[in-house]
Amino acid sequence: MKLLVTGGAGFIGSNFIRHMLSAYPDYRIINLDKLTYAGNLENLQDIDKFPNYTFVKGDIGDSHIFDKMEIDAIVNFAAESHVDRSILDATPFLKTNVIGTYNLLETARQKACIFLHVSTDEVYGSIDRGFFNEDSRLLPNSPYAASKAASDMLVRSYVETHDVMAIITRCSNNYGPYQFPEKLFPLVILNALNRKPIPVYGDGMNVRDWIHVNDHCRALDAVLHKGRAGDVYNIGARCERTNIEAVRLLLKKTSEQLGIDEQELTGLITFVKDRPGHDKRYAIDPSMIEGNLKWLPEKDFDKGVSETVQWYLSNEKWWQRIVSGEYAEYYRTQYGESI
Ligand code: NAD
Ligand code: TDX
Repeated sequence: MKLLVTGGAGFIGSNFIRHMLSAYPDYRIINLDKLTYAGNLENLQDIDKFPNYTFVKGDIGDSHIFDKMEIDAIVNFAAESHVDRSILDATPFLKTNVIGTYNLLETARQKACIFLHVSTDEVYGSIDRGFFNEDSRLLPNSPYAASKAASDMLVRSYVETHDVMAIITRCSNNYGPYQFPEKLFPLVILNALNRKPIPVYGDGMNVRDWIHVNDHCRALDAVLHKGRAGDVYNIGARCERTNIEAVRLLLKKTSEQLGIDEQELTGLITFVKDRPGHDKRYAIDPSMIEGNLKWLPEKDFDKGVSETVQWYLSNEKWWQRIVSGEYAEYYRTQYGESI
């Protein structure tokens, strides 16, 4: 199979390419990525010399960039992905997540190839009790979530109008190696290592449903090979935690691995002003992918968190380059000091 992976230099995309090259050594993968602040070729250093892997620097919004590519399937990870940045300026979210996806849909239409659109549970908005299923209404609350919901709507329209073989996945919060340190898990680990305040928004009682990135990648593999065109699949590991629970677990694991007293790190927790429009709880029902595609998550949360802390401890070179670069400026605008 000839796969075009877009946004493959980011967190989930790079883990997905690693998974696919290991599971299907005869597949050919083109990774097209604009290399925004979140794109990092060091995420793929171990595979960039593979003969069946090619990197192309480019923008999914460029309508001619795909002309000469032979493609059986597109897996679209390319996006602006951080909610807080969408609150500061939504422009790049609309350009990439909406117009960029539209351009990819036109490409899939012209090439008559499969289009797997990697979306998010955030498009459903917040739910106090119960779970969203694939037929739930889309009620996005942040500009990021709205841009993803808009892209999902476009995908749906291309299935209905142009018979594009598109599938949408909506996954819950991912954690694991190579996650950019603006997101909660790596932010907590790195601030703990650097003995910096750990910002918890509001009262810390917002709930997120956590899944290890490898389980998400296995789910996408199942959807790509066994999913039905036109379908939507929720992906989640039934692992809800309040933010403060997740932060405390991360600090427990970090202190254990550093061999220090846990209180030295829990004392860094600082409750800060809430994120505007902050969704209270994300919760999706993954029964459809579990039942129809026989996918189940494998990674135990406690073990996955330990391994993730270990990964950041062992890969200081990787994150030092990030925290000392452009990201440091963003961090200062958010939290008023350097990481
Ligand atoms: P990320 O921010 O780590 O990576 C995004 C990648 O897209 C980067 O490599 C970036 O350079 C690239 N990119 C951005 N704009 C581009 C453009 N115009 N053209 C080409 N490349 C571009 O994001 P992530 O966390 O890996 O998320 C990947 C996808 O999964 C996103 O679509 C996101 O909405 C979705 N998702 C993420 C999560 C999560 O918890 N992180 C959960 C569910 C769904
Ligand atoms: O410093 C922080 N303090 C804090 O309390 C940060 C960065 C976050 N939070 C809270 C906000 C959320 O309730 O932690 C929770 C997780 O925050 P993020 O890591 O920013 O993730 P979230 O906003 O839930 O969105 C993520 O999951 C769905 C991804 O960033 C999206 O790309 C994905 O679609």
